[in-house]
Amino acid sequence: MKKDTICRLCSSCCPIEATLEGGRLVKAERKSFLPKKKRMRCPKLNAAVDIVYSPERLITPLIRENRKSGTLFREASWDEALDRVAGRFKFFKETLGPQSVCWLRGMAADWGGPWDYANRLMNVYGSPNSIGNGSVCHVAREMAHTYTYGAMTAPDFRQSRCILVWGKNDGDTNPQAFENIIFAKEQGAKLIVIDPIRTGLASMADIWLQIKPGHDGLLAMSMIHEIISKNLFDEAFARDWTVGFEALKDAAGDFDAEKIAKGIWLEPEEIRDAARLYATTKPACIIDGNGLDMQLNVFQQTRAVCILRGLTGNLDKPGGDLIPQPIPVRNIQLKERLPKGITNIAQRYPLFNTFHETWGINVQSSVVDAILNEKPYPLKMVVVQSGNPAVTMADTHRAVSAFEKLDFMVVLDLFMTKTAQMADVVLPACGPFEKTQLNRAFIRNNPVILQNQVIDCVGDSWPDWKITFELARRLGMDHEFPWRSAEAVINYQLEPTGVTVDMLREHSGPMRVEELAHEKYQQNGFKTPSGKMELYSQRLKDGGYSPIPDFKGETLNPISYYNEKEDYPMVGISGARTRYFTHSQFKKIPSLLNREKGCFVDIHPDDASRHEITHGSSVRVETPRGSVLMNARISKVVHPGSVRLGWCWGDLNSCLNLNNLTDDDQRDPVTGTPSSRSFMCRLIKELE
Ligand SMILES: Nc1nc2c(c(=O)[nH]1)N[C@H]1C(S)=C(S)[C@@H](COP(=O)(O)OP(=O)(O)OC[C@H]3O[C@@H](n4cnc5c(=O)[nH]c(N)nc54)[C@H](O)[C@@H]3O)O[C@H]1N2
Ligand SMILES: Nc1nc2c(c(=O)[nH]1)N[C@H]1C(S)=C(S)[C@@H](COP(=O)(O)OP(=O)(O)OC[C@H]3O[C@@H](n4cnc5c(=O)[nH]c(N)nc54)[C@H](O)[C@@H]3O)O[C@H]1N2
Ligand code: SF4
Ligand SMILES: [Mo]
Repeated sequence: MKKDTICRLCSSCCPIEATLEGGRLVKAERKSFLPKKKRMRCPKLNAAVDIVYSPERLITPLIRENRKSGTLFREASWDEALDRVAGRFKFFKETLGPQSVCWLRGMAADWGGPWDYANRLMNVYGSPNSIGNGSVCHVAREMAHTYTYGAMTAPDFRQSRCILVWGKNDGDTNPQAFENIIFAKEQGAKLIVIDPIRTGLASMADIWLQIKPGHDGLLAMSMIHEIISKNLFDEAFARDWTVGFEALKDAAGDFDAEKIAKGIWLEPEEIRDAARLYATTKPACIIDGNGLDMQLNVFQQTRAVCILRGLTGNLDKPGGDLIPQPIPVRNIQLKERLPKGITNIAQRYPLFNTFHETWGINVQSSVVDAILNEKPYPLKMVVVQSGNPAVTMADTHRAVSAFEKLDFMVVLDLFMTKTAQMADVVLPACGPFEKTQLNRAFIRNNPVILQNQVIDCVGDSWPDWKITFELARRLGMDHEFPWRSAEAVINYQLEPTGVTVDMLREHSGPMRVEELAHEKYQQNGFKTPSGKMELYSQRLKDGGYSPIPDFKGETLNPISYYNEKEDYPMVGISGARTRYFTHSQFKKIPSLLNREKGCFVDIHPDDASRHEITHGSSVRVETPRGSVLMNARISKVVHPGSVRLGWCWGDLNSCLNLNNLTDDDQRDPVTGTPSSRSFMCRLIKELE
């Protein structure tokens, strides 16, 4: 039997077809607009059966009595485990107040349904501290898009004549986007890639700018200068639809290619060529990625990239950058139920907390701050849902010492991770094929996509929605959580749109609620305070930040430990998400582990010979925070003076944990983002 659903083994959310035999998953395949033989295959999906039925799966709740004195976990019933958790919720509410409890989510359970339900529970409970990890992922960029033209754009690849890929590696991270780019390229589209690494896309690009890590804002401003000074911009759009053109033009004047190129490892002519090709080929789109995230000026540098889209007249045009079409999904978070006067723990970043109606608070590092510093008040209990922060958060030692300090910790996960090992109660969640939920950003956007349950939950694991709802009932929230199935709550959420779960199932695949429309701003303006694209943002100025991305009031040296570069002369790049794993996940799945040859540090031959390092040597990489030990891979994919380190092997082996190296002290002033992506470091060859 075949069933359609969405894969959520990573955040790409590919539509897939699952094959079942006797109720068991036996195969899963990506669907695509391309004929079968041209489709990208995904090794994680190919290993879906091994992942779903892995003997390592958690299949029953686990409790331990006294974490601090090292008692072991024992199996427990759901009743006992949930009663225990609810008991602690009640205890902290009565003693220190509900704000001392925090719900921290990672990337895996989706930003859609599961996050709305957790927010609803926490709001009714009375704690403003439901914290997402968006400060290190796309939400920081989304804020920059939103402050510039009201929403985050999506590239209309297939109709585009020029695609600018900015810090994104879709060949390994997003097969749907990659297929679209390849398709457009086959139709003759030009490709520009901005990446410090020679990725698959970089090697097939018409222009590849091998930028110095963390310096994208300077490059974007330099391209803006080139485009304005050579009159390559869309004059009518700039006149009618922007605010602050003259201020931007002045600011961009400081970034002439001649002046900045060398400092960012480029030639002036390369910058001019890229600006010219992008601005003169119509329509063009830009896809920005996680290469811009986790940088100390992620917000302003992304704003500079966003400005390019409007200046060149590509916003919301076919083949350009499309503004989403929100649909009237019911907001069920019940934020109005929060008691007045209790502030959240992320007050240092007020604009980031409020820029979006439902994203909520996303400064992940604030959780660690509040536990360690007990400011603005102590946090005593954390529920971690679908994340492994003990290895994925910046400065692992700091993060782990915070979790160790907690009075009570609960983890909802499929596997016994490093984070789960620190918990008092571990609740076994089920995976993406075992539950129905509204998918990701599409929860509020056109088209709507349903992730559809195709198999039963493994063992006694439960879907995240059910765990949340049952906990809520134990907290006396029967009235707020009346639903007994995923279908019931999703129908309630979607009611104002007229779409139902049955319709989504019938339709199978992304379902459009409204016809695709372009240049919608012509009718309604942009969703910014001025109704225009804000090159200059009064909101930012009023908040105490640079109103234009001139980088004067922001971090100019965006790489951690830059002041210590005498001792740490190399630029370290957190990198290489490989196609075999999602962050810390699947490292215990033998079929995937056998295909990936391990965790490497990529070193340019020039640097390798200076350090007398050869291929396969064991190399210690050090920063002021700590060190990792990885095998050298001598490779020209990196620029001399930089190394790329294998990402997220820390759950398997702490010596490989990249976040031993990263820093959480310095952060983007707007979004609270640490620079886990780029940092100064040094290499030491280990004696054999
Ligand atoms: N296989 C797999 N797929 C995944 C994931 C996974 O773990 N594994 N994770 C999912 C998640 S949560 C996310 S957020 C996405 C991320 O997916 P992408 O946005 O593609 O992110 P990355 O592959 O981390 O990095 C993108 C590119 O940025 C480059 N880069 C690094 N530093 C800089 C810089 O300073 N400037 C520029 N311009 N580029 C830079 C890197 O070399 C890399 O090629 O992938 C999702 N998909
Ligand atoms: N230095 C550095 N730091 C980084 C990054 C980097 O590139 N470099 N990347 C950053 C980015 S973009 C991100 S998104 C974060 C990712 O950080 P995390 O969100 O911590 O990512 P994962 O390691 O994938 O952890 C997800 C956990 O959720 C579990 N899980 C999977 N599906 C479900 C589910 O349906 N329900 C529940 N309850 N659990 C589930 C998995 O087993 C896994 O343990 O890391 C960030 N940190
Ligand atoms: S890229 Fe692979 S793992 Fe990620 S959603 Fe698509 S099929 Fe699933
Ligand atoms: Mo992410």
